[in-house]
Amino acid sequence: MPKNRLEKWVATIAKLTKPDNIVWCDGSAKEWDELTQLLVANGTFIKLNEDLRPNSYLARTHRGDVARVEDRTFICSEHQADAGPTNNWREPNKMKVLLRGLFAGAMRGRTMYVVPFSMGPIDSPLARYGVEISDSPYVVLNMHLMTRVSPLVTEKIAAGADWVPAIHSVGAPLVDFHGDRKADTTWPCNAEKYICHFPETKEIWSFGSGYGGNALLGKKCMSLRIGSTMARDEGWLAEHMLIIGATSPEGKKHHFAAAFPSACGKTNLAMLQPTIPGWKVETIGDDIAWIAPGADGRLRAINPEAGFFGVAPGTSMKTNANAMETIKSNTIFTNVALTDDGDVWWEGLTDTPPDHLIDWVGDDWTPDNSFPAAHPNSRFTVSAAQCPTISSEWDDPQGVALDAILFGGRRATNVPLVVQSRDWQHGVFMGATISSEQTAAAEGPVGQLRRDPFAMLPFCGYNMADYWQHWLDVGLGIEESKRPKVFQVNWFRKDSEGKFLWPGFGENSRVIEWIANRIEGLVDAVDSPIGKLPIKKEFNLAGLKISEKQFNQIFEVNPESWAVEAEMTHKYFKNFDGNIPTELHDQLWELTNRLAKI
Ligand code: OXD
Ligand code: MN
Repeated sequence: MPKNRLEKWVATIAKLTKPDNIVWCDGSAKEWDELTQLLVANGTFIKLNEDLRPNSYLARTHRGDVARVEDRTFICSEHQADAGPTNNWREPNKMKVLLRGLFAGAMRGRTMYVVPFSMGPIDSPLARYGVEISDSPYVVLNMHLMTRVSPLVTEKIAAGADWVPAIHSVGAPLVDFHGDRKADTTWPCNAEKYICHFPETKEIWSFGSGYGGNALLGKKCMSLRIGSTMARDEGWLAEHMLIIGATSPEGKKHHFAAAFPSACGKTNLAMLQPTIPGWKVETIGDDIAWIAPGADGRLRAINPEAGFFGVAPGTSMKTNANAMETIKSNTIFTNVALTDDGDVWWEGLTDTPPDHLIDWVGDDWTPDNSFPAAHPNSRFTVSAAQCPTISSEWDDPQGVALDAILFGGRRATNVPLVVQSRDWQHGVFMGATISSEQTAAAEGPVGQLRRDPFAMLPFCGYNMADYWQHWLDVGLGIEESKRPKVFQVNWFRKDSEGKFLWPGFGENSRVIEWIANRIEGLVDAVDSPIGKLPIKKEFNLAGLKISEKQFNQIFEVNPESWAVEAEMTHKYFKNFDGNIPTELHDQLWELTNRLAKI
């Protein structure tokens, strides 16, 4: 029988990488059991106490493989201009030559796993398929939780469905070119890392890292970087956004998508437990949304993922009880601390740390240690189906119709708790100009303010200015009454003493309520130069101790500091070589004028 494209590709990669054997994965429970046993036997996994945390494991990475490596992430489009000024561009042919060199023999002594997966419910018109080849069983198990791994995908591909080829190697062969075999380590990886995307051929090649977004190629690489280029070409949006459904006490349900930079509380908002009576929030996704105009003329969103790869530190019964419930079992923990009774711990889990732990590098740890027991970017991987607030709509093939889109960031100053855009163009301007204090999710200086447009800075697979134009086009292509309303939010504003002004977490339901009321036309708003702000008496503060002064501070729009912000945006736009959509220049001009009038 003639081989299909998938089989030929697998054979070609095997010829290049020279694994000992090839395993076609099916995502089954049997495969899970076999691979978890393998990883326990080779020391990559520590099995957690079955009574405390059933079917759950802890992995500790190499110290140099703990986060996404943005400076080693490349967009290899044919033309440099298509990657734009925010991406690292490499010429595709040169990069392929380099990668072939790196991948040559890279899997010697290892097993090559072939993982067919779907991003999105397999039969959804919005789903896209991929096949990841990886020499890491840790990656295969994470893919089980994060995507839909299934032989049905192979069948779809055999029947002609399009798919994204994604090749991954930890870059640590066990047999050298002389045939000498060496012992494996518990976290094989390579000091040299390459995370490469080829938008024209929709290929992903990832070398050297076994961690998260660098290695679970369905996530950032396919669903966002390659996804955004597919979305551009096909007229939809691939976004770094959570999706929730929020139901009011009157039973009215709205769907929101919200973009926040990495580690800014997306998982917490996705699993929000409202503090205001009668409200219910249901989870649809916590990281990625694929959004497309539906037959009903509205923007409809699916969560292409099947699980959560959440940041552990800071997650607790107080901050996110639903996440704590979700990770009670069947969870992979990476780089958290181990307790003496075989369970997990991280900073923020309890008010006081246990007297003794094994930290994320495997050393004894006591509370007088000056460094954290869990890595700040330590994670849990768990199936979305385990979340107590998961919505019945979360795997609806048609997705949910979006009523509002929120943009957020971590801003100690300037940005109010919530502000509504004047219209779609202004909303796109808000998204395009988001900046946020950097977190530990990526390598780099934590706390530094960086522009993170649409929270897509590390994830947009093409020229960011073209991406903004695409957002304008997709939204303006929707009838105005059916377009989602756009809001900017900021839970992180601080007072002059550095204390958070807003309690956050469950109290953010008050912001959700205000947004829902705006959508329904139930509350008025006051115009400000940066958009529409709540009126105090129409913003639900019942039961909260927020003084008039505090409320004003939370919503203050300071024209001088906003003028500085506008000037920074002007400079920022200059990076895009005259490519900025006219509408966004107009928005900046109008903002500057409104500020000048105060
Ligand atoms: C993530 C990230 O892991 O954004 O979701 O870094
Ligand atoms: Mn993310």
